[in-house]
Amino acid sequence: MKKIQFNLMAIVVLLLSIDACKPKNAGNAVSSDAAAKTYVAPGKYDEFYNFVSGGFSGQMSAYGLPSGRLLRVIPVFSVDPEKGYGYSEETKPMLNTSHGFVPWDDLHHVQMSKTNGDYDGRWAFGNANNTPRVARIDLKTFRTAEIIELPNSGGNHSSPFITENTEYVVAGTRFSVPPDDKNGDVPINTYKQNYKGTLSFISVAKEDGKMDISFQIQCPGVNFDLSRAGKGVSHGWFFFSCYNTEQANTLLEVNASQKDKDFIMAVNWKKAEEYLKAGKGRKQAVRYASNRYSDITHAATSEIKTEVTVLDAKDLKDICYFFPCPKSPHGCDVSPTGEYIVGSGKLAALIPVFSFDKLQKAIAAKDFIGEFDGVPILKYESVLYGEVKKPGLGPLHTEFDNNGNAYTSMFVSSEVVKWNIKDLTVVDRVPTYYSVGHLTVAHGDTKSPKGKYLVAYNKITKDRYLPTGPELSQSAQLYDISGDKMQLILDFPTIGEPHYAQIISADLIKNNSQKFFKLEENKHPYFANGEAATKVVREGNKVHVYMTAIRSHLTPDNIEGIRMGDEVYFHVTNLEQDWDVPHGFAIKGAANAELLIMPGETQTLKWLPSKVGTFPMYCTDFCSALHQEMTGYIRVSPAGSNVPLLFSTGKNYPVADSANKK
Ligand code: RUQ
Ligand code: CUA
Repeated sequence: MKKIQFNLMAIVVLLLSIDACKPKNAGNAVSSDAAAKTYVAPGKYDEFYNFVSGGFSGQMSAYGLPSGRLLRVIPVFSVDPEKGYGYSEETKPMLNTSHGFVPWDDLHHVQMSKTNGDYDGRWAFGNANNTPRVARIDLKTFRTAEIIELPNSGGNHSSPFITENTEYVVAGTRFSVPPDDKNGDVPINTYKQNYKGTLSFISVAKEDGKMDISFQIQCPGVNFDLSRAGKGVSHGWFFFSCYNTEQANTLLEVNASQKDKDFIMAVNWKKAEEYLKAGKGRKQAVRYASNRYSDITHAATSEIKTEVTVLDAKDLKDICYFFPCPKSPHGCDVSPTGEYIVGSGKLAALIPVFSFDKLQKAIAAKDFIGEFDGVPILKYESVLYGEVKKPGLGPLHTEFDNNGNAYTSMFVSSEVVKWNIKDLTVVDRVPTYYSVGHLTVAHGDTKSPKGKYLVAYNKITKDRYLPTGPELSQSAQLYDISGDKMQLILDFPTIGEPHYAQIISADLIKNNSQKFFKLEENKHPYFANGEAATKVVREGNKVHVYMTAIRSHLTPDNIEGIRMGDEVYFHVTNLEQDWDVPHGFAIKGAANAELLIMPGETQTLKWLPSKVGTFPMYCTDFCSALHQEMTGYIRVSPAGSNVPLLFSTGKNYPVADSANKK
């Protein structure tokens, strides 16, 4: 086995000269029959949903494929004025953490929930990379239903990855850090002594998807990059790519690229479960937020939890095993049968493919070449199935089709490379424009990939679209992979920087889409069940407005008796019981929010009047021909004024009355 010795400087030069790899004739790459392949006639549905991470925007977006039409941006880890997420009083708790309210994070990886190793269309999961959290999105409502924070973590990159039946959503820390219950106030150069890596196993309740941290595994201090659950033959195992096995704490660009090989860590989570049951876990005091949204109370709650159970990989010897993987592995992907584990060293010029069967045999034979921080290291050759030779430069991520092929993104050489899983030969390659990061194939990480389409998500996308100032739109590129040759058929811009994405059959989602919320199920504490139930209630300086919205008026639409110093809460219930009739709510001078209220839902805007006067309010969502009439006024009087609290719709109080009534 010839070792690939890469000259570090050569790699750095390569990485800095990405433009050199810019393919020629980029503009002519789409052939003339491409348009027909992506054409979805007006009024017709797409065949697939494509859920795409928004990267530094913190959101996820849903596109239709093959049209590339943007259907929705789903707010997850960042506030979103289009939906009121993080602005309305009901949604603010979703962004609570042990550090307080975090309005903006970085979402990298999207994972669909699975049953029997294939997508089931129930939930999508996403990771907050910065302040470590995992979110669950309900695909009935396309809303974030739950967010759980992860203790003992710093940078939640290797996340979220899902087992065959969504038993667990799993997350590995990117940064090793001193554990949360240890003194973190230590010199940074004590990395080797004080820093630990942590994997979190989050259980997902079968019926309602509720997440809880079942256990964590404490591992040696390295950087966990990406991972995949085993499936089929390897169900019960997890595979994590690790880098910085040098345990460097400065200038990682150079210092974490010293070794010829880093590791993939294989984790026997069934074994971990046994140890957990046998009481081998240690209870650790921590603080993390668990936030849940209810479609019945139409509000989120945030709870701070204070304990996790930790299993130590050093003591419980047969949970974790390292095996070497060339040059800073990034993607770590598992073939449909679960037998092959593909490592992608981002500085490597080959793709190593490992065998699960050989891994098991090597473990049984104790074919170790040493230990790393108490965790056994298996011999590369004993676990290796083979290497894909000369695939291109900078392999990052791999997905699969239904014909025994794998597709790997090549960041440095800007291409997608198709290779055969059995004989490891390259069978096709196609340029991307440019610098591809992730790619995804329809159901491409499942036991039963659909093939058909592949989307490449590009990082540096000079010259693809009309210029938009210093920042250019990132690009997703759709390839038809149904034939022998991959064919580029569409470019479409993405929201934020796309990292991972998944493509799921629309049939699994579209028929379950929620059309509205039933008024009879509404348990919001300030719900107004019909116009007759509207009222304005003063409690000291807090004023609660129980308001309703229906085409095309607000009730009440005239309110008097508000005073400076009051905190006014507009609890607006949308009384509509029909699909796609949201109402909006805005009031002049509102410094924190507007609302968008779905049919049957109640949402709250907190308003602090800033001066004496009369303030208009109105519906912000065009809801009928008389939308522009859906308005009202609020009168604000000085503090201590004796203007009585009055509210009405369709009724004029006599002037003297409303001005002077005690
Ligand atoms: S990782 S390329 Cu988060 Cu590949 Cu994006
Ligand atoms: Cu309601 Cu416009």
